[in-house]
Amino acid sequence: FKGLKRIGQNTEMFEFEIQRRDGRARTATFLTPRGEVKTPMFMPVGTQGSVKGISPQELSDIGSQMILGNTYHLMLRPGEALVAAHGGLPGFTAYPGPFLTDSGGFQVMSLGHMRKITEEGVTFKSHLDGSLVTLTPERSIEVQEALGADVIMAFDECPPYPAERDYIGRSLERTIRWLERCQTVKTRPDQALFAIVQGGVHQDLRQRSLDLTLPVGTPGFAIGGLAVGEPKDQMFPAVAFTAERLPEHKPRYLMGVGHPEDLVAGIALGIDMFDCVYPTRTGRFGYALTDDGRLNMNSSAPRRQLQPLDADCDCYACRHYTRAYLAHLVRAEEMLAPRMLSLHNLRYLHRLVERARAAIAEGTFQSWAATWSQRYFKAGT
Ligand code: PRF
Ligand code: ZN
Repeated sequence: FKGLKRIGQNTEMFEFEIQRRDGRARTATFLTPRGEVKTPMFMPVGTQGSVKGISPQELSDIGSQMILGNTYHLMLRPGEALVAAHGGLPGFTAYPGPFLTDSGGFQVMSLGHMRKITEEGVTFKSHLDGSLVTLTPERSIEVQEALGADVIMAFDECPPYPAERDYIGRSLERTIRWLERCQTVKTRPDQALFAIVQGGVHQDLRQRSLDLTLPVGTPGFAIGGLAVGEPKDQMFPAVAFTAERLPEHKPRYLMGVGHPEDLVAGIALGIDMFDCVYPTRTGRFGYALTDDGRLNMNSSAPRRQLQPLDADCDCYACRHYTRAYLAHLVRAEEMLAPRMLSLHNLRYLHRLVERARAAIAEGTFQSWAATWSQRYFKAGT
């Protein structure tokens, strides 16, 4: 990997090389121990060690690169020791490529009951059996080391929206102290720990979080605490403010964002990585993503349409099936329906970032994005 920039201490197995820039948008190659990833990229979510309904072979076929797994779910069931006994997530799931695991902080907030947050960590009741579980920075890293992803996330707190400004301020200070504890106990040189910048939609709090987080010098940085219900006209200024203050030569990850228009807007602001359950979840609910907006396959129109979901898509569903057939499967509640709609929606987002990368490489990102948005919002929901 000669000639590439090192992106952190004790992380020789990771490189991030920017290829092209177009405005604030950039394309890069992110090298991880389990393979090279082209950015900007979208990560399918495999919460339970499976991207719902989609096999590893299918993920490879549609151009998935890195898969997201969850500390919270896997530590509660089946337990990280069993995953480790398979050689970590790649052995357990039979997906041989790069993985990223989230730290559990965010999932405790959205799924755990009776949470109690202290300096030590978070104690909560398991959503599975009600048992009392404590997650600390040390425990999160221990679990993430056992799960064995290439990229692991710092244990943070993502305050809900809305939250008191004072609370967000105190919370982000604690998140920094947790980051330092994560960094201290981390042992594996083949895993990159990413820090998470918090601060809600408040510029001064984002600045404070940046001031404390950047010196830690992790090999990548995430923007957390957004896409939690705040209006988009508050989210994007916070993304822009944070992204332009992150190091140029390290990957930037906008957590939990995955609507097509948000990927395009995020890429324009210099974001490299995204994840979201949106494509698979909306697929299970019977919706298909297309360049003309989101198509409701539960509605009556598609039942008579003999064209594919998306004429430009090369996924298995679009190469083999009509909208009419897929709408029939949705109505009949056949399990192929959520599978095919999830597969198509993931391919749609992978194709979207592929097109964005091509436009950045050509120096035409802005006009490509404008043309794409115009069409996407003309017809869709
Ligand atoms: N922190 C972590 N995971 C997350 C978030 C966060 O703030 C978000 C925010 N949208 C999604 N996933 N650890
Ligand atoms: Zn398709």
